[in-house]
Amino acid sequence: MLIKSRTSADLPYSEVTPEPIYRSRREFLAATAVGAVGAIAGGIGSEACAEAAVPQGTLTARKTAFVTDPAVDPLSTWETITTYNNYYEFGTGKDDPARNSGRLTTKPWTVKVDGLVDKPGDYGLEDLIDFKNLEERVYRHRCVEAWSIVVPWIGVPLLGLIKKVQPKSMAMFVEFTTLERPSEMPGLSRGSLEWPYREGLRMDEAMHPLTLMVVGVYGKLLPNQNGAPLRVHVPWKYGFKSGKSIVRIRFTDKMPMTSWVMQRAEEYGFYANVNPTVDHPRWSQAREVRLPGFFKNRPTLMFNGYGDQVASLYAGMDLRKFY
Ligand SMILES: Nc1nc2c(c(=O)[nH]1)N[C@H]1C(S)=C(S)[C@@H](COP(=O)(O)O)O[C@H]1N2
Ligand SMILES: [Mo]
Repeated sequence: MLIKSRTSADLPYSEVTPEPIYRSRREFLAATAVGAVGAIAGGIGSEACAEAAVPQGTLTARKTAFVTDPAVDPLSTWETITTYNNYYEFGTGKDDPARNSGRLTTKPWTVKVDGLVDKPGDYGLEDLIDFKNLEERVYRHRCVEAWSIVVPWIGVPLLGLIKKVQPKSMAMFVEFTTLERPSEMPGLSRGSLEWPYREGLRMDEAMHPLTLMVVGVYGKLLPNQNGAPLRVHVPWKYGFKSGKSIVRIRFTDKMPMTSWVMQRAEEYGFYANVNPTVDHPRWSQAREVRLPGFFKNRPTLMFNGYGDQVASLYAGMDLRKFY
């Protein structure tokens, strides 16, 4: 079973988190409290990533029924989630984001909401996200490069945000634009993608209850390398659909261009649904490696295992054509 039917609203962290991680997290919090931040960060990664690896706040979130079966999909560790990243604005190496994102400042943070919407504006992060009503959801997260992790995200459904800003009925798509700040993002000068990073969803995908606006992970504010202070996660799509450090949300009646489609349209499509039967032109999508690991020995699931919830969104569509 992919999503547990029982509500885990009252589970303590120790029940959803593997014990060693739980312990190190407690030690981590205790040490942070006495000011030994540098020492603990040293244990997580290198000295250089100390700032990036230690977000400043803990978050209170309601546990929900969105929990993967720990026997099948145990949580990835904090270390895996925060040291093996794609965030090309900080470099294309997997460890670049953790090493190079320490300078990124995320306070204050404003998100422009515009396009076909009744309540456009420049929203402060706290006006857009109700930090008193956060959920924790454990989602599988599958990169197009065929690695996957399991992440205890903290956030709110995008649906709630959409209801707040009230898109017009002509809005068919939502476009996310993410931060482009050369002074704090050394990877921008390398031209590895079209900046600013842009992604988009069809309106029904955006409004699907699984689509999450993420502000934290493992009970903490998002580390910079994971997309602080606000990223989206769409668990049935390849990781690149989940834009990090979002600064603009635009509603439109036309399918938005995305940075990956602009880069190589024949390899990366707008939909990018996880699909083991449609290979990337240069490699198979049938299997994946669960990090940390080396072998692609895990079968990839249609829609990343969320098919029961999302397959109906694509009824009648040829998913070879709309990849
Ligand atoms: N702004 C921005 N968002 C981004 C990316 C990026 O390079 N820049 N990479 C994407 C890709 S390819 C993946 S797999 C996920 C990785 O998320 P994670 O590092 O939190 O696991 O972020 C996505 N969001
Ligand atoms: Mo990715």
